Amino acid sequence: MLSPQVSKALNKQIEVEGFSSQYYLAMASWAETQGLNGVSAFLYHHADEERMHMLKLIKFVNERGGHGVVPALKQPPVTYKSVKSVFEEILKHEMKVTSDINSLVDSTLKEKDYSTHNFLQWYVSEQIEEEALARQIVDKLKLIGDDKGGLYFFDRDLEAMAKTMGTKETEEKKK
Ligand code: OFO
Repeated sequence: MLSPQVSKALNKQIEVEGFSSQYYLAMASWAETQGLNGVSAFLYHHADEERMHMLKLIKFVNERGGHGVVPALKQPPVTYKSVKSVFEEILKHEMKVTSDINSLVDSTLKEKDYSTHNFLQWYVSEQIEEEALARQIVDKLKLIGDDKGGLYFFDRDLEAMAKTMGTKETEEKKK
């Protein structure tokens, strides 16, 4: 059974993951209107992943006798300055999410809730990957600068990446 403190902290994280999904969905939609099909495919996929992060938490809270609360929708920004600024925002956002996960892990230790602590290790590893990927993409975009041809190939790379991400997920579900 979850303590009220851990239950509250997990529900706060459900809200964070839900907002991440909305945020990336708004970025995906903006990128699509700019003709950046690869960037938008990648971001639509990322938005789905964040929804899955939220769902995983809801199910865990319910399994442990709590109540996973579906949060209200908060509107993310509608337009973005550039592709580079989108990925810079993602990196900044993911760094904040990492610190939220760390505080959450901290509260499970304070409450001596070792099973939630164990469950959260998946999120700890996921955050390392998400931050590393965002950082790698920001670095690539810095190299590209204002080169339109470079941006075209970058968009194609992200399209390919989005396809691999889809395949990886299907394989994981089969396991
Ligand atoms: Fe859920 O990892 Fe990003 O926010």
